[in-house]
Amino acid sequence: MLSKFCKKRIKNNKIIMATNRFITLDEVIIQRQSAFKYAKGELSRLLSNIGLAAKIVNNSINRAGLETNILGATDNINVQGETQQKLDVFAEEMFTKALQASGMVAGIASEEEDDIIIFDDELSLNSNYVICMDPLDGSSNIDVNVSVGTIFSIYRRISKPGTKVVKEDFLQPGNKQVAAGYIIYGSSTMLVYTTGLGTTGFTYEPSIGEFCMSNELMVTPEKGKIYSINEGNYLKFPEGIKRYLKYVQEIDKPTSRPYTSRYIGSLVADFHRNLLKGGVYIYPRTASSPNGKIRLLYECNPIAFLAEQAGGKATDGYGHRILDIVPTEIHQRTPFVVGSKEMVEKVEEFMSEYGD
Ligand code: P6P
Repeated sequence: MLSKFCKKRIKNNKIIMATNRFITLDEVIIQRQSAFKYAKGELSRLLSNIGLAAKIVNNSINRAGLETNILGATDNINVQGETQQKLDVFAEEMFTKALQASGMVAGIASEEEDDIIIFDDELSLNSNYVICMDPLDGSSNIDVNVSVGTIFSIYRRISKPGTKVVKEDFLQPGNKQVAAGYIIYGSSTMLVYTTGLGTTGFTYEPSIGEFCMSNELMVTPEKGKIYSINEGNYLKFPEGIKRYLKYVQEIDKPTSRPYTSRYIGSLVADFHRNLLKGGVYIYPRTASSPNGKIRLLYECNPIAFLAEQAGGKATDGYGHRILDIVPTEIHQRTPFVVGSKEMVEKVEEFMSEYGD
């Protein structure tokens, strides 16, 4: 559901889809900070530091094949029960350092850490923001050169500045996010973010070492042809999802459908493609993952915020808006259906008729 701000800019044809010069991430953040309802400059600094960490991680990912010490797995199993890749650890270190150096962040909830990371230096203790992040989503794809991503979600802290952050600072519903975004390390590296004034995309320009605006206002098609789901789990899917798959795969004429399946096992890459082309990403609950697999705080909420700001939709498949779910645990999972509005609603129709 596009915000009034976006509709006005599109109507007044204020969208600069291509510019004759590079407009950098820092310039856009500063230009727009006047519309940001909190203290000027805080978010700018925070987002700029995220951009800096993204450049460092991007550099390592692009050369991973040449640096055997950064490819492959570590001996650790993270809180998710997944084997940590070396680049998972590296990415988390880079983003944690950059966020602490910003002096704007009091703590982090990371996919890679059991507990929250608390910053106790003077500047961070007195700051106003907390971050939920997946430092490197889809990292099992790195060794085979498939796109991966970093996902981040920014909240104002609830606890008093000057004190250490507590878990409750991170257990806020997604509708309280002040900003969210992802970096996709793909054929080109992009940073896509929102502060509630639309979803904007920046492409990394190596010749100047900057993220430059490439999509001022990203609007996702109301419907598309792409559905993204791991059909290897078919036998474990809810009946409603099985019926939806039958619907999109119907081949008898004239009702055959124009759909195509695209799934690469990297949420950021699957979501980014669907955002641009129109499509739906589905990770339902299954017999082995009764709450679904995708994590609410640092995967679903930021992606849902970006989707809605681009005119899309994000629910759990059972009619609950992702951004309204009140978290109870840091690593809480939820069934996840996100993308083009009409396609999400079609999945919901089958789930409501056929259920689990
Ligand atoms: P499966 C990566 O681990 C991730 O969290 C998402 O990026 C991706 O969409 C999903 O899990 C892949 O899960 O079970 O299909 O391999």
